Amino acid sequence: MTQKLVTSAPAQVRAVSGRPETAATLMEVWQGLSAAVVDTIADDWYATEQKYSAGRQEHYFSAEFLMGRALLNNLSNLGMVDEAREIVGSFGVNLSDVLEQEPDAALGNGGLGRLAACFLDSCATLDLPVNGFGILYRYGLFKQLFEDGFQTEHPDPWMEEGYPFVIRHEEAQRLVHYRDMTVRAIPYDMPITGYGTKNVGTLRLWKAEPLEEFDYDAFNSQRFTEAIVDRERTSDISRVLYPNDTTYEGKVLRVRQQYFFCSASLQQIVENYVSHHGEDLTGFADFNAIQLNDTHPVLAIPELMRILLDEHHLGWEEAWEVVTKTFAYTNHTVLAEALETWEISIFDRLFPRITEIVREIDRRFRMEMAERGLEQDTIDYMAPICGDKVRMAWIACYASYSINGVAALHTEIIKRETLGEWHAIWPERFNNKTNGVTPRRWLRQCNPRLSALLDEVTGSDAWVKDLSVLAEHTDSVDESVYDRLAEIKHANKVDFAAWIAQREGIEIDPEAIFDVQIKRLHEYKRQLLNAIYILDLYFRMKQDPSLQVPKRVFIFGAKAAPGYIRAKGVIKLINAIADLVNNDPVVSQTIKVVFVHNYNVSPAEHIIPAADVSEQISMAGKEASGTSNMKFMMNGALTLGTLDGANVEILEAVGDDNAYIFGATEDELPALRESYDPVWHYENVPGLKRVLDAFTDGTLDDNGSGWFADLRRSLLEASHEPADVYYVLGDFASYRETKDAMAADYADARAWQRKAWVNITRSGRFSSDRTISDYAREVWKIDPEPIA
Ligand code: Z57
Repeated sequence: MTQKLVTSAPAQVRAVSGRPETAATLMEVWQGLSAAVVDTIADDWYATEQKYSAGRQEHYFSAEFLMGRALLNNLSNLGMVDEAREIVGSFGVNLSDVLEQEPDAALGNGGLGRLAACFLDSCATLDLPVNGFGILYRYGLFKQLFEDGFQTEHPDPWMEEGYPFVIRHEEAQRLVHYRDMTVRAIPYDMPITGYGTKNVGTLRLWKAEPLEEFDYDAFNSQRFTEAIVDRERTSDISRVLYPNDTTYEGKVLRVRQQYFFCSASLQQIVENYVSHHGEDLTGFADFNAIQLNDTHPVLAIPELMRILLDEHHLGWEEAWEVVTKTFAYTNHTVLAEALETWEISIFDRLFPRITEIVREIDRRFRMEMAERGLEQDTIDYMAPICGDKVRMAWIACYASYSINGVAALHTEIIKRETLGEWHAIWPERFNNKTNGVTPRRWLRQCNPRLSALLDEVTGSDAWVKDLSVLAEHTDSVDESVYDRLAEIKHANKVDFAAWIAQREGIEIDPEAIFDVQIKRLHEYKRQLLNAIYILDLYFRMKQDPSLQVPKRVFIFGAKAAPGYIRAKGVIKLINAIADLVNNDPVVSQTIKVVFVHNYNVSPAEHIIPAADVSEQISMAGKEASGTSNMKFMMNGALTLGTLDGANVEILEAVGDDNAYIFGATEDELPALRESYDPVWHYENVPGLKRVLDAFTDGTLDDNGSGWFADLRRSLLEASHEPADVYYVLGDFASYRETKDAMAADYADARAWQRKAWVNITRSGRFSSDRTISDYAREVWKIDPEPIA
C-alpha cells in the first residue's frame, strides 16, 4: 500500500501544479499528496461501502461536522507519516510546512460538531457500519480577527482552492422539493479512515445546486438578472453554517438547510434498502438506525413518514411503527434558548405536506396521551404543536426508541427536568452515553512526544486503539517516567511559545504555568469568572509588590456568536485585561494573558499538548458534558473545574487528589439562589469590588462601546433579568482559593507530574471508542464488519 504513495504522490503533484514536483508550491504539494492518499484508499473505500450497504447500518445525521484537517489524520491512521515525510523531502520541502497549508474544514461550531467528527473516527477504527450525513457548507464557521480587541467576523471559503478529500458524486444526486422551489442535492463524500484497519467510512455532505443550468424562459423573456438571482437562491441553501452554538435562531434558511440534508439522505437510504431488501418497507428498521445529533435533523422524522406513506404506500400505523424503530435522539443541552421551536407558518410556506404530517403526529399524540389518562395540561405541554409553534425536541422524544444525554449528570437532569414528562412515560427509552474524544487526533497526532513515551511504557501502540490499557500503568511505573513527562511537557511548551510568538506576537516563558480556557464564548461557561480572577490577581500584585505569585500565562481561545453582544463584550474585556497586564513592566514579568484569535481544531492541536491547567468552570448543571476537558486530561493537564458535565466523571476517574474542584454544586444551587445577593458579594468578598469597579472607572477601555458597563450591570443589577444568572460572584471566592492553591502546588514538580500521569493513564473511558462501542451495542445494535 505505501509503495503506492511513492509513485502516486509525485504524479499527483505534477498533475495539480503542471510542474516538476520539485518546483511545486507548498500548497500544490499539499494538494497532490492529499490526492495521492485518496488514490491509495480508493479500493478499500469502495469495498467498505459495498459491504456496509448490504447489511444493518447506522446513519449519523448531523447539521455539523467539525472535521479540522484531514491529511495528517489520514497519513497517521494509514501508517504513512514517515513515508510521506520522505517523499515530500525528496521534493525539497518539509512535511510539517506542507501540513500547515491545509485549511480546517470547520463545518461546525463547537462541541457538538467536533463530537460528530470524533465519532466518525471511532466508527471507522472499530469497523462499524456507520456513515455520517450532513451539509457541504461553502463557508464554514467565520474566521475571527481582533480589531482594537473587538471580534470581527470574516468569511471562511475553506475549499475554494480545491479540496481533494471530498469527492463529488454527480450520479448519486437527489431532488429535494420545497413548495417554492426544487433543488438538486449533490453528494460530496469524505473518506473516514480508521487507525490500523482497512475499512474506510464515509461522511456524505450534500451541496445544493439549481435544478437547471439555465432558466431558458426567463432568459428568453429578457429576465436575465432574475434568472441568475433565482439560481443563487437554490445555492443559498448550502452557502453558510449558522454560527450559533447552543442558541436557536428561527431563520427560514436554516429550516431549509435542515430539510435539505434530511430529505436527500433519507431518499438514498430508502433506495438502498429497496435495492437490497425489496419493496416491502416494513422491514426498514431491521437494517437501518438513524441517530439524530440534537434536534437539527428532526425533520427526518416527518420526512421518513412522508416517504413511507406517499411513495411506498404504507398505512399510517405501519409507517409510524417503522419510524419509531428507526430514530434515536441525542440531547446536548438543558439551556432553554437552544430549544428549536419553529413557527408552523414557516413549515406551511416551505413544505405543506410535512406540516400536514406533523399535525397528524400531534393529533395522534394527543389522543394516545388522553387514552393513557394524562392531564390536559401535561398533554398540551408535551404535544408536538403548541399554538403556532412546532417543538422539535418533543417530536424527537415521541418518535425515538432511544433518548440519551451526553454525561451522567446531564442525563440525570434531562430525566428529572428538561425531558421529565417524557421520562415519566417512557423511562426505558432514556440512557446515558458519556461523550468521548478520539485518542488518534487528540493524543497520537497532536502530541508525538507523549505518544512515544506511551509506546515505550506500554510496550506497543495498542493504546491507540484501546486507551483503557493505560490504566495498568498508573502505579507500576519507574520514577523516571515523571522526569520524562516533565521534559515532554516542557518541549511542547517551547514549541507552543514559538507558535504563539509567530501567530500572536507575544513572548511567553515556557517555565510559566500554562493555564488554558478554550471553548465557545458563552455566559454559562463563565470566561468572565476567569477574567475577574486575572484582574484581581493583577490588583493584588500592584498592591503588594512583594507578593509571591507563581509565574503564569493565561491562555484563551473562543469565538462569540456574531449577534451575542454580551459574549463579544467578554472578548473585548479579556483583550483589555491582556493589554493592561502585558504592558505593565513589572506585572508582565510574572503573568501574561494571551487570547489566541480564530480558535479552531488545528489551533487546539497546538494548544492542548502544552497546557498545564484545564479550565472547566461552567456553572454546575449547565455544561452538558464538555469534551475539551477530556482532551486536556489525555495530554496531562490538570482540571480546574466545577462539578459539571463530564468533569464529574473525570474526578471519579482520577480521584480527589488529582483534580481541583471548586464552587457550588448542581444540587446546592437552587437553595443558594433563593437568598443570593450578588451586591453583597461585591461589597464583601475580597477583591470583587476593586475588579468590578475597574470595568467602568477608566482602568479598562471599551472604546466607548458601553460593553464593560453592561457586563458589570449583568452581574449586579436585577433590571429586566435577574442579576448574575450564572453565579459568577457566588463562586468567585471558592475559585480564587482553589486556583491560588493549584498554582502553588505547581512548585512541587514531581507531585504535579504524578497527578498528570494519573490523568493520562485514567483517560481510557473518555476515548470516543468507548462511547461508540456503547452506542453500537446498546442503541444501534450493530457489529463490526471488517472488509479484510
Ligand atoms: C453544542 O456544541 C452543544 C450543545 C448544543 O445543544 C449545541 Br446546539 C451545540 C455542546 C454542549 O454544550 C457540550 O457540553 C457538549 O460536550 C457538546 O455539545 C457535545 O455533546
